[in-house]
Amino acid sequence: MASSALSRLVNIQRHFQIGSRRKGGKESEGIGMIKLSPEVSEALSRGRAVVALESTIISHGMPYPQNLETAKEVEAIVRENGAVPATVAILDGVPCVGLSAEELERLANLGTKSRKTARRDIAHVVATGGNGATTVSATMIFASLVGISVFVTGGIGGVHRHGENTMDISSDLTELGRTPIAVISAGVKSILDIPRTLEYLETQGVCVAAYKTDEFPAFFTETSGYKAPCRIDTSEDCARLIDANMKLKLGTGILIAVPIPKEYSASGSLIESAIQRALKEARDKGVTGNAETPFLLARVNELTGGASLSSNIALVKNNALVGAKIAVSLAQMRE
Ligand code: PSU
Ligand code: MN
Repeated sequence: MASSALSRLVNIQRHFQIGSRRKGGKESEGIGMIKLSPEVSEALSRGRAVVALESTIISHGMPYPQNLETAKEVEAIVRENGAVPATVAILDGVPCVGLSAEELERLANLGTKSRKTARRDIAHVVATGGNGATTVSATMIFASLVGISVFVTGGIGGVHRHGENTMDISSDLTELGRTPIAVISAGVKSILDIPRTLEYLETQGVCVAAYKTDEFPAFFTETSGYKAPCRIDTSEDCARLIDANMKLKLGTGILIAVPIPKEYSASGSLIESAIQRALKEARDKGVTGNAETPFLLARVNELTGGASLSSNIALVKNNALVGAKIAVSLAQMRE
């Protein structure tokens, strides 16, 4: 890399305060580098409920045009339940919190041509003026920087199976250990190592709560066979948890795991056998690293004749409903 490009990259890392907890900074640094949509900006300044949404699920998690339809429907659900949606992505090198209809469409069309952007990728995408679809880790960073406390997604990354050898552990887990925002998800997929993921989250000091259940859910299924460290039964109690975490300045994230709605959970065992087959194919083809999750999602969808995609869409919408209610409770609590 040319030295001027390298120094720009280093500057961007510094401006984002990545790796440090420095407060303040000039307009052109840190928060000043983030573009807020007018709607999100106004909602935040008035203390209204805001729900952050990630964009890798749009670009790499679902095919076009279902990705665009789902993204729009999820935003609509958030609005119907009294909160403002804030989809996060990097467009032409600019981190955006809150996308216009055109921007959302552009991202959905770009699909896997956009860069799957986790924490480690942010500086490079910004420095090169690229288009980045943010994963859970990168979305947490931008949402938290602008003061959003609730973030809805489908599923988070975790410790991959055989992660004890490959060390493939999603940066979503370390981000949860260092960035104070509540992530609402349907748990983690059984393509991952669920018990090791829970162990890792404990090490990172992350509060993990299952919503209206004792068990940690496994994305396509309501149950995983593993107990969640704590259980919460109402959106008000979730808001209290987030409030306590913020007031105490623990600095860590919260994972609220919401099981997939019952009517979609039924196809779980069918999906599970497709997952086993897709995992074997990924191993045979040598698909690893950050390409593994998108490969498995697409292949499982093919093998189940679209059942996994319908379940995926249903659980994301359900998470949006729960997340919006939590954000509204939290905003009321802070009035
Ligand atoms: N799980 C899903 N759908 C997704 C992802 C995970 O069911 O789209 C995405 C999320 O953006 C998550 C990322 O943050 O994959 C994790 O990727 P990795 O395992 O490479 O860290
Ligand atoms: Mn990985």
